[in-house]
Amino acid sequence: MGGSMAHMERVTQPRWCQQAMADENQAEFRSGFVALAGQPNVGKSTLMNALLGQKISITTSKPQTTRNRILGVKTLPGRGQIVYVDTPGIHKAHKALNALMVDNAMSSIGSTDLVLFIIDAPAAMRGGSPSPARGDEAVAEALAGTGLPVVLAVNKIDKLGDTGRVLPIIEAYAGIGGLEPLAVVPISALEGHGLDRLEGLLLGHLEQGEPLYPEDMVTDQAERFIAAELIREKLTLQTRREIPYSSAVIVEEFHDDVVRGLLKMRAIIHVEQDSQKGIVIGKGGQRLKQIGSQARADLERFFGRKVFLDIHVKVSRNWSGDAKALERLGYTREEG
Ligand SMILES: Nc1nc2c(ncn2[C@@H]2O[C@H](COP(=O)(O)OP(=O)(O)OP(=O)(O)O)[C@@H](O)[C@H]2O)c(=O)[nH]1
Ligand SMILES: [Mg+2]
Repeated sequence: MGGSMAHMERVTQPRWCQQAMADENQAEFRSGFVALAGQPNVGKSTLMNALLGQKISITTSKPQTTRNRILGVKTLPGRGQIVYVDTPGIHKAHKALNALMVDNAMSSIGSTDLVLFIIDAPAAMRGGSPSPARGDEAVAEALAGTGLPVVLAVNKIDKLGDTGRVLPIIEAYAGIGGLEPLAVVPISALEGHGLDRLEGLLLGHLEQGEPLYPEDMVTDQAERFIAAELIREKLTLQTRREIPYSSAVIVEEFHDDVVRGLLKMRAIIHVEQDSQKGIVIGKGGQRLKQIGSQARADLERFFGRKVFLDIHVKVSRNWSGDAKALERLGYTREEG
């Protein structure tokens, strides 16, 4: 265990684990933090959800969806515990929000034990012949700079058509950015190909150790944060151009109405300009209504409860370029 995340809450070993460790003939229990790292849109969050078997991190077809470090705990009874750390995509940042996202991604990655570098296989075929996707070299250099062990995952192989293209892509990535991956694994996060093998391989590269989190825990994200993220996902899916990048969601009220047996939430969507407010609300409030009903369906699934959701749209001028506004909207520097 190397990084500062190791100092996060440790828990008492469950009895089965103590027994396993006491008996030398039993397989050892392994644990550690695994970063999911790569450019935006390569499928990091889709992969984390698939590995966990539960949606914890939002995913969309638009790049720069994930803005914070998202933790996902996978306990493999008797074998180990992998704590996945989903991170924002590494990219050239122009706005204050993006600079913060990339800084936070790098500091989260630096605090893990093992890095899974995820690349987009179809993007590596874009020029017709296999070559590293634009931007992957810079990411590889940054990851090599952490000094951490790296496993390379070649994702979206379902989109390649011909599986014969996988090997040339792997060859094209040999030595990229000075990286020397411990292993290379072709996968499809969306269709679930190669994930069992990947999980076993990651586990095998973690050190022997006790569970880092309770075995029934899946994430450390606050309920309000998860609710805000699910609303932001629907908003991102329902809008175009700059709107997703100019929007932030805060859940200002979240309470359990025991009398009526439902979770009551009040959320604010912050946009940067009046025109954007009009677009998000839509004609006769149609778009906001749609965002709300889609979000509510997901929220009810996630919390296993009936949800009453009230969403408002507010203009917070140029918040994504303003350090103070970022802080107010919950985008702060994350330590590892
Ligand atoms: N065909 C295919 N699509 C995939 C696969 N994995 C992810 N995707 C799609 O790729 C898009 C981006 O996925 P995300 O999981 O949001 O990507 P990300 O790397 O987390 O992106 P950021 O959060 O923006 O950094 C979504 O439309 C996913 O459905 C895959 O294995 N095959
Ligand atoms: Mg993501």
